[in-house]
Amino acid sequence: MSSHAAGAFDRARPLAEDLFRAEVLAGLSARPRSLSPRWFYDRRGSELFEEITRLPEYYLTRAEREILLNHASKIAQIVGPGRAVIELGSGSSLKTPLLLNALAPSAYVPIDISGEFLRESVAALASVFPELAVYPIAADFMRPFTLPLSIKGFPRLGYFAGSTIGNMTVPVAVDFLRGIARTLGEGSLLLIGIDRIKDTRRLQAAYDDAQGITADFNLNLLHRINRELQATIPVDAFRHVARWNDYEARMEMHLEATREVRFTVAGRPFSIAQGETIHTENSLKYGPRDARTLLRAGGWVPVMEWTDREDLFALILARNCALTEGPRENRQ
Ligand code: AVI
Repeated sequence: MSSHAAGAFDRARPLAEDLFRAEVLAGLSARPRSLSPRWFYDRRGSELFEEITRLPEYYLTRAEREILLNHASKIAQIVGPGRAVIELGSGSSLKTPLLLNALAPSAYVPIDISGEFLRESVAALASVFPELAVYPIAADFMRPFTLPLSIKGFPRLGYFAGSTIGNMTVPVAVDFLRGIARTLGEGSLLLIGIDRIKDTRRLQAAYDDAQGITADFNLNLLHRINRELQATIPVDAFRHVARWNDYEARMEMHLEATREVRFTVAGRPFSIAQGETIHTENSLKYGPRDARTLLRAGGWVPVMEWTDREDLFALILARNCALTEGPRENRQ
């Protein structure tokens, strides 16, 4: 595998730092208080997330991997060889190689906000796929990005694994899908993993595991704020809370203050009452029809869908219709 983007890893850094500070200050000042889950993924956060994907309770990664193990050749048959695979997120060592192996792509473009993690996952893939052309992009894939010129002319397959779409509210997910449809362009395909609604106890365990890794992952956000924004948050005064919100069909993660706390972030003072929470993540879960509706609204027509044996998780292949279909009034 050859990496053609030597400087690309660090280009997004100053912008990301300013944005991080601005969003943290705004989120901690808002009521209810919230922080965006995209800030979980500094180096430590990315490592903790990798640990989460290996937990017995966190069924998502195993289920998606099972789908790829059982159906990658069928997916490859429909997708066809020679596509450039654009992965939104730097790729899980448990899943991406299975897909790349089956697809025989012309190029691989991983896009991830964490430059360091991206660099390492690209290096790990290089040993498995020495011939594959790789063009990593260190960027926030939630914002518009430009594809490398080197893949101009290649048909494209977007790969958005792990139900990361669930970390967006529905309107944000629809806008995101539309943006991706525009960026990937006419004739593109999207392979997207979407977690399904299921038994609440199973969901609860997946987001509040017995070893406390998810708690560490959630609390690391406060450590990160302390490290990077000269903050004085007493992290031990917060506890991880995971709960199912049935009305919104989503798992929520919060950080709850176990006593009244006062601290500063980038010189700005904050005071949080005992029992108050900072909302850090939503993980929306979708029924089969809702998932298809979401894709349609985002400009993608579902082509084929696969699930694991327990029907916990779905992998959906969709084709880009945003540019090829006429105005909404003319559609059936
Ligand atoms: C990345 N994302 C899909 C994970 C999820 O399941 O929502 C992040 C995560 N949060 C807690 N555990 C894992």
